Amino acid sequence: MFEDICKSIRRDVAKMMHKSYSSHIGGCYSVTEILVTLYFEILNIDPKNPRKDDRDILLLSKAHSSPTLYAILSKKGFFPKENLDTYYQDGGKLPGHLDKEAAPGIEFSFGSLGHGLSVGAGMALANKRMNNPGRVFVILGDGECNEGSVWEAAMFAPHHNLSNLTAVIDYNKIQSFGATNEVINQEPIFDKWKSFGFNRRL
Ligand SMILES: Cc1ncc(C[n+]2csc(CCOP(=O)(O)OP(=O)(O)O)c2C)c(N)n1
Repeated sequence: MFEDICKSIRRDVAKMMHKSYSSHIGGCYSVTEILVTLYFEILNIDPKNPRKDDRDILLLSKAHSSPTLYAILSKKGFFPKENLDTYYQDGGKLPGHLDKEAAPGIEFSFGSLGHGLSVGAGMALANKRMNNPGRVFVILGDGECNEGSVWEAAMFAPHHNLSNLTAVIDYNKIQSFGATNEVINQEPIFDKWKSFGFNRRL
């Protein structure tokens, strides 16, 4: 079941990318299991009521992997599957990077890397202050973690005891300009996050 869903999502992504001659298929494929697990097994969301107050929020900070998110959102019923055919097309409904106005289920606009965890931390803090049980999950690329703003947010979140915030790193060990640890070595990456106060290894 899980593998079948992942396979069908990857098939949709390949079709979208082929039709639009677009790039980043590696990052789209590596995030597939992460997003399928969250959307099909973990998140409290309702496609019929996409803005319900107590929903869990997923932020895809590595927004160049938007096709995977689009394919999953359409499979969950947030919008018709035909919209996938317009990905990255002039006049189409689904842009290359994420636009929160483009379709239901897209919680924030991203494209410039390094912002998702800060946005997520703000949302998690707001939920906590309003006693809203909604959790926030942020998906980051390992290359994205080269950005200083990621570490600012990583300091901020534990300081505010944001137990409702989860950072998930798509640890595929590659980024645009080469192997992640050749561009900037982040090892031991889990220990770094742990030392900032992130304490669960999924
Ligand atoms: C601030 C910023 N710098 C550069 C880019 C261009 N860019 C798009 S994807 C990418 C590689 C990101 O690598 P990683 O975060 O590891 O993502 P993945 O390998 O999972 O696709 C870069 C540098 C960008 N979108 N934003």
